[in-house]
Amino acid sequence: MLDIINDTVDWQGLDAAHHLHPFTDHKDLHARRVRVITEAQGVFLRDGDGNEILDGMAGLWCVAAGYGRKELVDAAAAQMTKLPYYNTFFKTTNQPAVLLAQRLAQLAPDGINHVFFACSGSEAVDSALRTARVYWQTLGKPNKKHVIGREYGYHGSTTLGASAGGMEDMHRQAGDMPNFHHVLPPYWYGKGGQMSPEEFGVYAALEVEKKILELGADNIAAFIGEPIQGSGGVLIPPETYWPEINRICKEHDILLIADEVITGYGRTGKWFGSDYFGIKPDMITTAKGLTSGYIPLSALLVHDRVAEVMINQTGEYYHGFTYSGHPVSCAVALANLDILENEKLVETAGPKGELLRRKMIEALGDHPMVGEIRGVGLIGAIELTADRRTRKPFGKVGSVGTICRDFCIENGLIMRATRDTMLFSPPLTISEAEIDILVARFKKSVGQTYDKVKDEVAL
Ligand code: PXG
Repeated sequence: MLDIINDTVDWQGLDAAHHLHPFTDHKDLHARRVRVITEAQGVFLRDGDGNEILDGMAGLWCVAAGYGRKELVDAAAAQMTKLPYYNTFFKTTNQPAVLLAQRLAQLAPDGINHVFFACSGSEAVDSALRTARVYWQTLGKPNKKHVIGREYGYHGSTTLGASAGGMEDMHRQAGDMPNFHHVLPPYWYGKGGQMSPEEFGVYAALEVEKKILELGADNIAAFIGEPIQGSGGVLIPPETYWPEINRICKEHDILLIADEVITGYGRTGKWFGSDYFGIKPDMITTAKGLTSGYIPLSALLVHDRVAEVMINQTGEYYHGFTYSGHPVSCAVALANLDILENEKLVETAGPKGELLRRKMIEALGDHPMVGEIRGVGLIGAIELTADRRTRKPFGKVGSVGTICRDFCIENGLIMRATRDTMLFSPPLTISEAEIDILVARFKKSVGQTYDKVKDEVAL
């Protein structure tokens, strides 16, 4: 099949004829040419026109181990040969799922020793929210079913995930189940006004407590939050935020769900963002970096205090997927964790991230359109601004970010734009020389963007 169609233009025509894409305005897509990615190695992608592109986003924040890892291919092939599929329903298990559950329990923060498998981050979030409600029902508190999330939160695209997330466009298109609430995100740069980051961290956490008091703690199942809000713009909370959230959830007897679909498995320089920020979650949702995106898999990590209620008191848990604990996915995850450990990719993500930020600051720290350069480990963001002194956004929010993102691609770099914030999250395998390429291509793109929009920027 791949040999029959040679011409990239033909692939594009076929794609337009039959393929519906996620998060896409199809009319707009069909008016231009879809990018066909054909192969990848290390941190570089190749497209159908032969361009080499540095993947500053690790796919969609997931390809932690980089592209072209034969170990993962071999693990999949060996497991497919031995046992390609069997389910984990009906009092049955498989060896890779058992080994992976044990390994994740070892890696997870203290007290988290139980794992439920699914295929995507959205399914992990769905499973966490259902588990939270089942937990409270089991304890005789069926009214505890409301969920508090944050504006700009992203928790996936199932109906529950979209409802828990704080993306208004998704709510508008049927992602708005009842009993979900959204509060101020701990986004100091955009929402902190005159407060110091530390003051604002406490202020944003107290917004959660305010919402709890308004709804009544007896009605609330859980608070859900990404340790760092990824799609929402790599919003890194001030260090005062999470300790206060720990206190609030504990005091009001509300489950704390850390959505670590992006921050899990080393992105922050720790195994989990919860380790980085000292979060005390009852459940952690993970996916992406677990298999470096080579095969779909997600894992919901469950604290003993929740698991023991489910195990000893709930009776049958009416939830699960055909592919829960898929043996091939779990085998790939085990091989991927080996890579992360053997190559010290978690430990080195911190210093590499420091280096990347230092180089970014050297290159762009004084640029009139750059308001803030932030990051933790190998996840970060650059705020483009109309006035760096006042942190003022551009008039038409998102237009400058889109221009910059398009220049990045022209210059051989994938970055993601949220509003006018440019995001990066490269493979954890990125080398110093590749960091230099990333920064140089980004600097050039910011320069070209500035040339186009400088009338809007205060000097
Ligand atoms: N939670 C978080 C924190 C995520 O980032 C999900 C849940 C859902 O995972 P699945 O596997 O169901 O997609 C995510 C996914 C982007 C982008 O452009 C981000 C995600 C997915 C697609 C695009 O930032 N994050």
